[in-house]
Amino acid sequence: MCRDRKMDKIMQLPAMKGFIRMCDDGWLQGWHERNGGNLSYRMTREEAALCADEFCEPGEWTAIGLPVRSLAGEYFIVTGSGKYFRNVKSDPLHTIGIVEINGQGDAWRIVWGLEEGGRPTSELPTHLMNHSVRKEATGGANRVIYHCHATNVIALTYVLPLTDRDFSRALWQSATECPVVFPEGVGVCPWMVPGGTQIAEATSRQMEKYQAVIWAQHGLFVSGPDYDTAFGLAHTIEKSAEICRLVMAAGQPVRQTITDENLRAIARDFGVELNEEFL
Ligand code: 2HA
Ligand code: ZN
Repeated sequence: MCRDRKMDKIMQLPAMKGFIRMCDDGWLQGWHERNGGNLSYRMTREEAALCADEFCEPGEWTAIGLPVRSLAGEYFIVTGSGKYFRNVKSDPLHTIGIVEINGQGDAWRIVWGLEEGGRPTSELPTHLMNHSVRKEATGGANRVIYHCHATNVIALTYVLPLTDRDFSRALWQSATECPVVFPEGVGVCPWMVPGGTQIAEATSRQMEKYQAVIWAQHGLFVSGPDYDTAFGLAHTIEKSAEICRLVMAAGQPVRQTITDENLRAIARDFGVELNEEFL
């Protein structure tokens, strides 16, 4: 606990302000009923150093369950387990926190926030494994991992075949911006129990190829270098899923769509490489 201490630097940090804003944006979209969803941000060395004198007496080290050696010594801003996105803006001290990863990359401890016994998100193993994979896949550029209960994405997992190909094509064909925003497609994970190591491993295998992974009957996981890009990716996927679902429910046969030739033309003009496996 360090409530009487100064925390101007932490609260004024653009990365912290952006984190809180993103939680609120997700809440306003309707993707975070109750304690649904979670967000984590890998701080830069400069950000962690700037905040260090406002960190609190650290908590106990807790095993991650899955080693993430490439994240040894990193600091993350994270949402709390059982906390509501709805409350982050009005009460960041109890709903979010900063955790440090130890030198072996196999344990975390709280250094700020999550006051009065809070713990990091139940999906911490998935977040950390995804951070580790995306950090490597992007040469260190990736900093944000975000999980939300995007309504239309979840609905589609009841009616589309649960393959990367089927979801990637359905999303690409439902909004013209999609092939530009995620030209590699999206990954799909079958239904699994949330919060464990099995779902963390399955998701992070998909994250080697994709920026976004859909969890059947549960939600969406996205990654990005910053909040705008990660939130924008989730927003684009959910919007496209909404259009797809509206079309399916329109009670009319589909007369025209975005063809594979159209997709190739978009890729050519926008200079992106479409995942040819899905064409
Ligand atoms: O935080 O969304 O997947 C609750 C969840 C778990
Ligand atoms: Zn969830």
